[in-house]
Amino acid sequence: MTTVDGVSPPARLADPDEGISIEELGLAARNHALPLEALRYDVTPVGLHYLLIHYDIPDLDTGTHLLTVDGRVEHPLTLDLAALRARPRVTRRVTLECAGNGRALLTPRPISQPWLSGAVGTAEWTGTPLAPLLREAGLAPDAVDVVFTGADHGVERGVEQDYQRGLPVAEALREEVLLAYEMNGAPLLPQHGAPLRLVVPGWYGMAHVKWLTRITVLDREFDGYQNAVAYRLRSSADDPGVPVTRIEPRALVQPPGFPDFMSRTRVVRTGPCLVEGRAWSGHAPVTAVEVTTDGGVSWEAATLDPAGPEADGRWAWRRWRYEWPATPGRYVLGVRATDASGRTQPVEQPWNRGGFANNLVQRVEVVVTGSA
Ligand SMILES: Nc1nc2c(c(=O)[nH]1)N[C@H]1C(S)=C(S)[C@@H](COP(=O)(O)O)O[C@H]1N2
Ligand SMILES: [Mo]
Repeated sequence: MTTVDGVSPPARLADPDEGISIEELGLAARNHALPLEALRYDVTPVGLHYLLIHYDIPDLDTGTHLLTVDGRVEHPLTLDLAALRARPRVTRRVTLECAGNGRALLTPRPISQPWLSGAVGTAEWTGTPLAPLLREAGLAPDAVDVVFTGADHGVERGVEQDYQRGLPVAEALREEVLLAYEMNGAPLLPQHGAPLRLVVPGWYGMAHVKWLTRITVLDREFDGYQNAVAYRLRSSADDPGVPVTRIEPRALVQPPGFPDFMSRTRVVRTGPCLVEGRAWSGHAPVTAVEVTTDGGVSWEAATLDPAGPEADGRWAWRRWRYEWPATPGRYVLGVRATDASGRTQPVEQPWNRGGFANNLVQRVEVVVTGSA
């Protein structure tokens, strides 16, 4: 493990009155969110999809890029993009959400990429399934984890590293997992992992390794930084915690009416108001969505649109709608998704040291004006 001294500030929580720093602003400007009005699209236009890039976007050439499969396999493989494109081709609609979504709304606030609630997007990912490739390489019977290495390189908390994530073999062998080279029908853009990335439907974003160069099968659990240190749910700095894995259920409101420039408070006119948005979960299909217009005191059932065809429906968000008879006043709108595993969204913040998996119910401030 190579360490670099003097560049990484220690992990910490913001003081009670501490604002967002220049460093956090820098991260937020590089890594943009989905503008919430873009919840209107079933498939997020590529430029509106959120972005999260730990280091720099690497400079890769699609024509010469190679993917190596090695480690605990019988036949190590090296493939170029033409060889990957010649393999079976599959398109899946998948909702991706950053594990840090909602972090900046926590109290105390973990200092890192300061997401509000828009670190989510849905794309049609096209590529070739990973499992047949692993089987052709011949997984050793003692295989435990599969490590995916990206071409990007940086320092985190003093540890110099390539971006790497390990996935348990059983997850890597799920038929839905893709080596993707297209997003929404066009070659991947540089910021989304061109020319090749991993897509692990149902898992938080950190598992979907971009700029993929190497797949290495290990006979033990991967103990690299992004698995052993970074993406863990810890209650305190010395708690070893548990790994961040699948996406917790969440629904978001596509904010109704029109916004105030600075506060983003919504202005809605008196009368019937269609409140709509999206709901998703990486654990199990969403089964119910409820809306509140009084900040969580009372809840009403929303109508869920039918899920799409199986290949599309399971891993992508679903639209929901609710008819709200808006009368003059101030309101706090929110929405809560429940999935078939029984998981639902909390009304108290689910706090952990890294600010991960915060699926606290959203708060959308609305002023309904008297004039029609
Ligand atoms: N190589 C590499 N892969 C990566 C990352 C990264 O920084 N480097 N960020 C991860 C994180 S934390 C997220 S949330 C998703 C974001 O994917 P997107 O930018 O295409 O939305 O990519 C993941 N894959
Ligand atoms: Mo992320």
